[in-house]
Amino acid sequence: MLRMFKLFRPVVAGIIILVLTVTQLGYSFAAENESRSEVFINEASGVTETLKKLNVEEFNKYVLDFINKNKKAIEDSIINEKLDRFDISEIEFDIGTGGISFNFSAHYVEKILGIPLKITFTGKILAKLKASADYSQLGIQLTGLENFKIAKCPESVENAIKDYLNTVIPNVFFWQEGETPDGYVSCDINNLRNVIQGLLEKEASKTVMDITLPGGTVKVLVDTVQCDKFDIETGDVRSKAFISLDVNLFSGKSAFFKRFCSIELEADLFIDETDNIWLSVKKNVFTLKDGNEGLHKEINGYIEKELVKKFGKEKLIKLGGGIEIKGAPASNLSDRVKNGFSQPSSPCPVIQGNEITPEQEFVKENSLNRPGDPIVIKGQDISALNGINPDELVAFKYDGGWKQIPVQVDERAVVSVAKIYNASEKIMILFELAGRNDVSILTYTDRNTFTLGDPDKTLDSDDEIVFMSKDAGGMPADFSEPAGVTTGPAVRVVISDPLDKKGCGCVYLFRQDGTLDQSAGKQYVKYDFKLLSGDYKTTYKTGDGPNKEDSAVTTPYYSCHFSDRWIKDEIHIMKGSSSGVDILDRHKELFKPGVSTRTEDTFCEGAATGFPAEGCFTANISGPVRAIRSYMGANSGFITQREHIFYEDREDINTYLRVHPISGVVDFLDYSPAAAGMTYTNDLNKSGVIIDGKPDTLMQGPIKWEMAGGDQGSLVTVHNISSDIPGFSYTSYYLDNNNPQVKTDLQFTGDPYAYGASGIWVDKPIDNTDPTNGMAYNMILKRYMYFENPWYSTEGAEQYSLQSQNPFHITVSPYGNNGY
Ligand SMILES: [Ca+2]
Ligand SMILES: [Ca+2]
Ligand SMILES: [Ca+2]
Ligand SMILES: [Ca+2]
Repeated sequence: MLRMFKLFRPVVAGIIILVLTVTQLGYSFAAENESRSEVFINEASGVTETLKKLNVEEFNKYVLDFINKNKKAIEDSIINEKLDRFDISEIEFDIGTGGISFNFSAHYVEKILGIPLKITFTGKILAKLKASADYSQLGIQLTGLENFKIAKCPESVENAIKDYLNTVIPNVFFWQEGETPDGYVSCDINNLRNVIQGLLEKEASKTVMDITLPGGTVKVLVDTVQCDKFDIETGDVRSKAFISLDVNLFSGKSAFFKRFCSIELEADLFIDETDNIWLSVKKNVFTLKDGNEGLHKEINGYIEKELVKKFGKEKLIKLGGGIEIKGAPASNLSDRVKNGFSQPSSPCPVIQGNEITPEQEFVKENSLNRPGDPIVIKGQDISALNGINPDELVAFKYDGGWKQIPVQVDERAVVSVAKIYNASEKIMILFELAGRNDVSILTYTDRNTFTLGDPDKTLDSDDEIVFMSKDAGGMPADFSEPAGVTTGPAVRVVISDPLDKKGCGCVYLFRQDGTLDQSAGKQYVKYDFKLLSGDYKTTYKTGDGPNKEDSAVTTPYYSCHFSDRWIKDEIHIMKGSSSGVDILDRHKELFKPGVSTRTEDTFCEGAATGFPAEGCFTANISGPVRAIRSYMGANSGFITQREHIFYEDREDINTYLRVHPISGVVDFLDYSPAAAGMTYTNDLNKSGVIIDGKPDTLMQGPIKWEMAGGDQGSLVTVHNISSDIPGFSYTSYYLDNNNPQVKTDLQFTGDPYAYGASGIWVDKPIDNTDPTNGMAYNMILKRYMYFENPWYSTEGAEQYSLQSQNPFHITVSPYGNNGY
């Protein structure tokens, strides 16, 4: 039997996985002088040097060696007593399929009538590269015959040769160690990927990471691993592991998020000198899914931070074995955070009982002289009327007879900010895990937002009742009741002006019998909240702005416009002979002049990295007496809240700062070019400067009021800024420049000009004011904006400032026939 072998020459070798996994093969790579000390995927430990990156050339060489060593096995499989030469001339190996083919030429010797007859024939034999199931052995299986060509010979001989080959070929299956293993797999590239995946899975299934985060612990469990890519040319692996989080919060809650997140891994495969596999991770991205991106960044940030702490930056993650990472314990939270926090109470101090000053013993008529000011009292101030349907409350004045006046009940409740954001339970658990706490605020309720209606549907203690001081009257000389009210308890409200001892008035509150309309047919303010996307609850993007609006507030004396939550971009004054032009470019917000990182635009355009929300509305109310526009979310200050309360000729803006430490705040109105010609004054600069786009010099300081007045009308702003931050102070801001050049004058939003841009500036760092984030200070910016006649006097502005510091005194007593 002649044995002839030609060189097996794999075109592309790719038995990478065999080498990856199998120490039994005894194969070692030549050193590549690259030493890595990464964590490895294999169980074998202590091997941290002379790691070699896998590549095709190395494996070509390996496959070549393997096949050469096994020539004889192939030869022995084919040759028999008649087939005395079998010459393999060419071999091809396709790594894509694991297919091998080789051409052969052979001699067949047959005796015909005693005469030896030599017959030559050629052909191609197809084969497959195989591996044992545990990849400890390589094998080759012959699978078929092609291109059979034979020299001229009797048909019976040709058939005999063909029959022989077709019989023997499928049974040629030889293995590196001789014995056929119990199981074997094909060595095609898809299989190699499967094998890589198998390795990852095997190791990943053992992976449990216990990580302590600020609000609790998470056990990170690997569910499945998929190998997205295995590049045999480069040894690059891209894999994704799907992970569950087993969460145990320090507060006692627990949750299990099945396949809630993933680790995407980009890695190189390495092998060491004893054939252990190493996974050198180049990129490791931990991603939480199915929820709020910003919050996930925060959690991801914590986990990555812990991983970096454990392994060092740019180092590798061990997929096998436990990772024990201990974080800091939960921070101690202030009582305020634990117990929630509330906003300040209504502006009018209320006295219960008949404590009437001598001047007010009998009020003949309304002598109050603050027509634009509302009277705001709380349900608790008129407890006799608590429990009625809010719509049943009606107000009357006595002015020679009973006259109904408009009254409005704005129901309030303590509501969690998570609820107002409509945050899912999952989000809130992650939020807590990040060491943050939901808090509750006392807010106006609105069933058209996620704040929803007041859980107490009756007139209850924290609901607000509002009517206008101009609608007050006097007292009746004898007990009487207006038509349309029930005979039940009623309340008399006496209003007096601490700045004007003779100024007083009376309003009577009754429960109506169903025949009256609380508005008394009046509507002092019209607020049209118009969200361009449609219905608030179904279309508002609380996680990712902008949320464009075309919302407007209109009264007989002024109107204003909003194009997004924080973007107020029009003010028209119609009072008296005011021209009614739009004097506002923007109501603007900055950290400090010349710093563009935060503006009213960014407040509307998305959450800051690491925070769970973009923004939301708490309430939009348009009632007969006033309108309320209340919203939250200013980048990372996601529960920073602004309330606009619109009265007939006054707008109050309350801004509750709730944010991590920041460098400062500038809150100001930048007027439009149409404001040119107005005069700007404030309590420190009463002689004023002209708003004309040309720079002015003003004294800076903690202004109490400011005013822009001219033919366009007058806008008086009274500031009331409060904070419990030790040493808190603020100053003023002013810029009139229609060609801003220096950095601190640059305009980032609105038009390119600064026209009389003016407001208040907290010009020093502000410590944490976010109660969701531990110990927090208060900071509340209040503006009372009065829309006035053209060229309103500084004395008038000064008076508004005084009035805001001296709210009405309210005395409430039961009204009945036995002592009113
Ligand atoms: Ca309530
Ligand atoms: Ca209520
Ligand atoms: Ca000027
Ligand atoms: Ca401007």
